[in-house]
Amino acid sequence: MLLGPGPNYVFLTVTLKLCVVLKLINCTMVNDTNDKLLDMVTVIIPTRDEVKGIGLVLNEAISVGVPKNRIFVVDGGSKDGTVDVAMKYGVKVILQVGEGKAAAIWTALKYVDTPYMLIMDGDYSYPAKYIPTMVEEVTTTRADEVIGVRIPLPGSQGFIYRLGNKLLTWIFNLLFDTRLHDVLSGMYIVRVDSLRDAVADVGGFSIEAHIAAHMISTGRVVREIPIEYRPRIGEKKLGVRDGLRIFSDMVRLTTRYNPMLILFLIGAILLIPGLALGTYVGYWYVFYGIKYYLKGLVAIMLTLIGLQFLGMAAMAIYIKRMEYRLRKAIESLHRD
Ligand SMILES: Nc1nc2c(ncn2[C@@H]2O[C@H](COP(=O)(O)OP(=O)(O)OP(=O)(O)O)[C@@H](O)[C@H]2O)c(=O)[nH]1
Ligand SMILES: [Mg+2]
Repeated sequence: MLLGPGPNYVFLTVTLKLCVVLKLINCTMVNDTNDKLLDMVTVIIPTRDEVKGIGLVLNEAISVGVPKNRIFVVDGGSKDGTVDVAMKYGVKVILQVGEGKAAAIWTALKYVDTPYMLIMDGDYSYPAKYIPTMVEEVTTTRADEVIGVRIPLPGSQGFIYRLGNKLLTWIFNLLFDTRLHDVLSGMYIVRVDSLRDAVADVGGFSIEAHIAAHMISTGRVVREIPIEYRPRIGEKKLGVRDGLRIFSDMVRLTTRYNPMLILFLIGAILLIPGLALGTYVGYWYVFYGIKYYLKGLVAIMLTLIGLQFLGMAAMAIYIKRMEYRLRKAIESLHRD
């Protein structure tokens, strides 16, 4: 016997259809929001000989919804066909001006016309699924930079590499008085306006540290979110020597962005032995009448030069504060 649709059946069908419609609306809304977020960002992928990874990276980035015309592969003279592969994907390919990964980022900055740019490696170590998450984080918190703190998946970071990263982040925190967790992460998003006034001539080996140093020392807001870090595809390029180069870069960045620390340290290094030697010379003269001319002269020189450096450190703090206030005033004028 064939049964016709009873009231329960009708109710169930209507409810089901309603659910499907609501789900579709919800999906469309989510997609719309995603599209709006992704409209604000250009994805920059610096490459040098990444023929094995670049295709996978581009596939992923396109599949999360980044339009092809807003994915820039910035190449540093690859000889393995990376550029040809990138061109097949229909993304924008730019040949960098100058050498090194840093030069690639400064070159890209000239072409970006979105409010944000997100940088990620071309070796498939950073999952593109975090692109929308990072755009959302930077826009909702109104930060100037969001760094993806790497949670290493098995096989992605050897012991020395992980230790080196931790050590360099620790040194950076010490030099810039910050509490960052992974300053050398290769996946981060920045507000383009906040980056345009950075000076491109320092920090050639560590563009990540350079950008973070610039943001922090100019009073900008840097935030972090955790991201997975996969084993890279293709040949590993960084070694212990690069770690040392990054360290010397950080010191150079400190002289540019946080000079008071260096001036203060030099001042203290000269002043402390100067005062100690002065006390020694004074003690022998006052209690025993013995005159140490040369030691006395050295003590005076060390003390005077040390005091001068401390004075310069105080001046540097004053100038930095003035720069900070002026920048804030100019930014508020731009907003009004
Ligand atoms: N445009 C450009 N890209 C570069 C240059 N050097 C490295 N890259 C790219 O920058 C990204 C990160 O560089 P890597 O050498 O992989 O550095 P890393 O990811 O910290 O270290 P490993 O993955 O361990 O080698 C990769 O996509 C590289 O291909 C360069 O001189 N110019
Ligand atoms: Mg890498």
